[in-house]
Amino acid sequence: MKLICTALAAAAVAITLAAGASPAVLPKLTGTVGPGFTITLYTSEVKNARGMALGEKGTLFVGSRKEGRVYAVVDENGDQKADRVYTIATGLELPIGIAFRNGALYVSAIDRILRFDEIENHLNDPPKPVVVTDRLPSDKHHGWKYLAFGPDGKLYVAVGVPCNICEVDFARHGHIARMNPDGSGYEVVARGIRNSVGFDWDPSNKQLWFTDNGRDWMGDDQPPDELNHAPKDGLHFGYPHCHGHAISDPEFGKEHPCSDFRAPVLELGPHVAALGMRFYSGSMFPPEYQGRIFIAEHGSWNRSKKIGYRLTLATPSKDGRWSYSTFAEGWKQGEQAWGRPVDILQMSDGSLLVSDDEAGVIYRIAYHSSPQQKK
Ligand SMILES: [Ca+2]
Ligand SMILES: [Ca+2]
Repeated sequence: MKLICTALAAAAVAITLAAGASPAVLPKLTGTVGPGFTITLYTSEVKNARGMALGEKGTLFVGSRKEGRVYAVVDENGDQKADRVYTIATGLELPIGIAFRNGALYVSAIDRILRFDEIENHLNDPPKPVVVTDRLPSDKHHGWKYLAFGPDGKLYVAVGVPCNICEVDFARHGHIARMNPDGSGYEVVARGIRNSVGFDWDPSNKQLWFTDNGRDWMGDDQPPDELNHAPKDGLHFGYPHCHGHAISDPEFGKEHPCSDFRAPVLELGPHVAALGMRFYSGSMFPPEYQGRIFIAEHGSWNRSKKIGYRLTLATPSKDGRWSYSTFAEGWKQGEQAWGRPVDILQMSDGSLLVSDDEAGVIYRIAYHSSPQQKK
């Protein structure tokens, strides 16, 4: 069965996934996305799939949250569909954060970061992990931690706040920090962040950008989630005093005007749970996609009607202002969500992978400039 939904598809069509998987629906590209893009299923054997990283030999590593597992996904015959999924770790605590460098896989597990050396040579017999650090906060509330290596070769981690809204010590919580790959030299890069579960660097100038999840229980329509830009170290992004551009927190905002803080580049929807974000820098998509940002909205829970559950695309204008639009949707029908997009990874051919922890699958988004190239 061909699991391809083109931009021309009028509506999401119920499709039964590959043998062994549950019935589901594929997301669809919105009408504003030009022809030539496809969404296909890359693998359906990654229960609770969260953060993703690519190994040097092309192995896709995938974390999970409640499932406690880390997967290695291999496309053995190069047809851009996974053939084999190895489980390389089990029993970890909320291992959503995945990063890869110099042959080693790094995995976050609440207060620890673990390293699996030479992992691509040992997918069948993974080594016992080395503890890179065990000194991160052990709170379970927002305790899952996104990881990525920066262009400076340092390991970056986001540490959320252990509450919905509260004051914290930013040396410990509510920040993005970096460290040497051996866990030494921990330093806070950006603070005043409630819970970031996705960051990336602008390929043109190597500056850090990140999503942040707004607080709960301020009504259906505020505050917004955020897309933020940290052009230098040491900036404060507003939490817990200020939300979005100009919403003072009812409890913590009075003494601290929003003008004291670094405003977001973009206000996203309220409660949409913006997680993974990725600058597009590949050669597959049309040239206008260079430098645009794909964002995965996991979808709301703290709202009377669900929103999010989609992929958006943020685009800068010539004057430097950003706007965004929906790129792919259909993870929910009405109030029924069957899937939730989490993280976005660019593959070496320029296609994008999107993980979905609810459906336990990974999708591939590709572009084909002529019908003959479709595969
Ligand atoms: Ca394959
Ligand atoms: Ca903020």
